[in-house]
Amino acid sequence: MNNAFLALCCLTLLAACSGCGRPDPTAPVGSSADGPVTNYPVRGIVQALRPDGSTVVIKHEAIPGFMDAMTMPFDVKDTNELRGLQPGDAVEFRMRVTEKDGWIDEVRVTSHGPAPRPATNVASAIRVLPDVPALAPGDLLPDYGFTNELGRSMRLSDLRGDAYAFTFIFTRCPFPDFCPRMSDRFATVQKRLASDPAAPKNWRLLSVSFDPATDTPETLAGYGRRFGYDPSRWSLVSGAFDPIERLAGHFGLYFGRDLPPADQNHNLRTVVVDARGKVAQVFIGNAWSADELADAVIAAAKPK
Ligand SMILES: [Cu+2]
Repeated sequence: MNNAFLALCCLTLLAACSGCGRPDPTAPVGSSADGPVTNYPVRGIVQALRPDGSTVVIKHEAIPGFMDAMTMPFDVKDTNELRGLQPGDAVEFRMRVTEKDGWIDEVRVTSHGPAPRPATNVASAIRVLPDVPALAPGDLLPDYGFTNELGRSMRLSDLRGDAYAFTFIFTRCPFPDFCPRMSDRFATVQKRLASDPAAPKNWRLLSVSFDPATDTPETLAGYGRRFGYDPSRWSLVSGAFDPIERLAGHFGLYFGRDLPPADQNHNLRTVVVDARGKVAQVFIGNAWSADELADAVIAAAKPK
């Protein structure tokens, strides 16, 4: 069993993308500080428990009105929910979704089964390139080329002179904690930097899709518009796998190449690059704020 693989934040998609992550109006609804909560009863098989004690990877059945059957990580707010759980356990639980958050509760074991083996097609779709060094703050970022949402080629070196933040997404990602959250934060950073007269002027944002077959320029432009992107500030790019995997590999970002949507797995990395093209800061996962990212971009934009 490959722990590094299990440590990846798994993620996936809906068959019907227009409904991505939006609560089904017919599902039972409660409320939280974060707004209305939509509840979905779900059944599945436990695949793995993360060492943090608050995440469980479950291969779940289809959730009518929300998503297809898939294997993905679920967070709990109370770690007691996962106490005693073992890989192979059949469980019933409640998935709770707000506009910006998702978690599960009322986890109940219905039967015990043998510990599952990870799906080999998923593991083999994740490529770890041996000749791509890990990069840290202070390191010069190599130059890579992509195609942007306007269908134009774009290189990282085109951004020299600007500080920028880049992150990795795919537009069909349905789970609110993952890609939609990254894009929400970019939208917030864009708004703050554009409206603050004291902010530097030399900044950009870059969302890199690792699903080029689906994320054509037109799709990326439509996605950007959903988040209110300003094309002069925020570019959304995709292109050949090689540069995408290399850029990702420098920072420990993993995704599966051309996986069936229900098997897509990825983790999260957001990187700030300074105006000279050097790595300034790396944000891991999703436990950081738009303000922290905006502050890092501002700091990276200053002449040194
Ligand atoms: Cu995602």
